[in-house]
Amino acid sequence: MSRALIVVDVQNDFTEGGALAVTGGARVAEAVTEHLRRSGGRYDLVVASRDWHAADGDNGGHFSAEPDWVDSWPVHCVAGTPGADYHPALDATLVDVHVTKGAGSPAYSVFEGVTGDGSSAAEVLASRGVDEVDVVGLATDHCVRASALDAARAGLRVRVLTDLVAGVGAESSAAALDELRAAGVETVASTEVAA
Ligand code: VGL
Repeated sequence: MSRALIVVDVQNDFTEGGALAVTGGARVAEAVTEHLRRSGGRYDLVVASRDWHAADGDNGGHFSAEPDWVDSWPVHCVAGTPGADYHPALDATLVDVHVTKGAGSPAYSVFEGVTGDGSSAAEVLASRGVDEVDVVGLATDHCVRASALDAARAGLRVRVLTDLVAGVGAESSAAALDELRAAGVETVASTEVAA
């Protein structure tokens, strides 16, 4: 039995100045690094995801010149570009497993992603005996929501650390947290779980 931290999409394009900037994104990057540095052995595994879209085409309707900001979005996180890099304030040396998702099609959940050797996130967690996950990152109302819901569906104990997430919209983020709580996900401040 072990515990993992899942860091969702803390990437330049989802932070201030990026193509799909989430207000508070850069602060989340800093705060996640601080959380990891003071977590002293709390996590047996740290998994981080990156949205990693194809440069060609619209990635299954995910990119649009006239985005609705719900199902279609401005071009963002194109694989290998600076916008797809982790935000510099996220200390990626603290990440054990890197997952990419969204190559050619929309993929909001970490559980739709793969590691460099082609394993799924679910396989990695299972192989490490993970039964509890804390979820942090961007964006509360989209990829954090989808990742935490999938983790709960997978039978894991899931907590979203509410001061280590930021969302695209205030209302949709509040609704996402309500939906997560209804699905059995705990929503707590990182200070409540610190070692
Ligand atoms: C995300 C919108 C579009 C996210 C990804 O990481 O939450 N949001 N693509």
